[in-house]
Amino acid sequence: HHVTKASYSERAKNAPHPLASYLLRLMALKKSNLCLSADVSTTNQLLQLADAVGPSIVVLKTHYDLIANWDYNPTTGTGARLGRIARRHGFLIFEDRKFGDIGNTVQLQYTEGTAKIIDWSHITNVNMIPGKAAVNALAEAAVRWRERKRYEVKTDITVGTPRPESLDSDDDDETKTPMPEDHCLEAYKAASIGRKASIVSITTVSQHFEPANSPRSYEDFGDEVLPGIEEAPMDRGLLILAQMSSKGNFMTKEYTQACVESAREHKDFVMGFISQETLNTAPEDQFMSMTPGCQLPPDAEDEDADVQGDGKGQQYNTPGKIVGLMGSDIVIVGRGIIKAGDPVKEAERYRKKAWEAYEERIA
Ligand code: 5BU
Repeated sequence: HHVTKASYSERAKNAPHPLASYLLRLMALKKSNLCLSADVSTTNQLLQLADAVGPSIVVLKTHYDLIANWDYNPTTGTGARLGRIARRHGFLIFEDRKFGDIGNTVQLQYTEGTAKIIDWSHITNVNMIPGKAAVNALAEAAVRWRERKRYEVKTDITVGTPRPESLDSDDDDETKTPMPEDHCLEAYKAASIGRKASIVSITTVSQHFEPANSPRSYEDFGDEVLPGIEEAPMDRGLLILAQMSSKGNFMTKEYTQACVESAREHKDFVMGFISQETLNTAPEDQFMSMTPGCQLPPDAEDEDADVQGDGKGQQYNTPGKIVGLMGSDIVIVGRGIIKAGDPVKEAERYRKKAWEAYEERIA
């Protein structure tokens, strides 16, 4: 495999995926190739951790089903609040959902149901066991979602009942573009969630738009966005689960290679892999690799000592090995940071170590 010496900024210029390109720029700006695996158990713990560690990370990985009181409300719930913190600090949210079912089911799990993952998570991942159809289905869902987000629904809270007829108002303002029928229905549903809401206008916003359920204020943690942090593009990205960190996992070399081939068929949606090493082999491959199973020895004096597992099948490697030797781009760290006495300080220690490994690699 090709351990690249190209810098993150250089790679940002050529990345075929807008979100990968954004992420690579963010990495260069924040001097961070660290993803926090925020495996905590309540919404408050999650949001406080995200806000505290935000400056050190470029990705925050969630398992939303580990949060006992996940709030599903699309505007005031956990996902939306996390989104505000992410925007403020400049990091992407990655729901480690590991989809693994037939195409139709994964599509619904991604976009519907309780969590509506696609609405709050920039990145998610798929287990390729069911075959390529799952990737095709998720890609299709992402395209539809992107299309829908082009329409901004403005709602007017009035006294009275929803007025569906306002959808076909004869207001022929030039700036309004007719929406496809199913988008109208979606818009109407969104507007009428509040009992008394009715749609007053539907406007096409092509340049700078937000999802209808994305926060418009930063009531959680103040509203300043850090200098230099750009708005993330309104695109969704997928990581293919190509290699695992767990002992004795069943992912063979052939399996991993099949994952790479599937990724090459969806360069506009698949940003890269969850893997233990870079999987770029062909000269045109520009995928990113994110690697879980990362810890530093607890003793800062002996940072090159070996790290072991967790006694439950997890196997750890140091950031130096993962980024420097194996050529991965982002290290994913959970308990190494969250179980530390001072998680904020520990996140900085990991950020520095992983960044040094990157700098040595490209030198
Ligand atoms: P840890 O506390 O750093 O061991 O947490 C690792 C996280 O990464 C945890 O959320 C796992 O579910 C996740 N993970 C992993 O450890 N190994 C893998 O191969 C994959 C995900 Br895929």
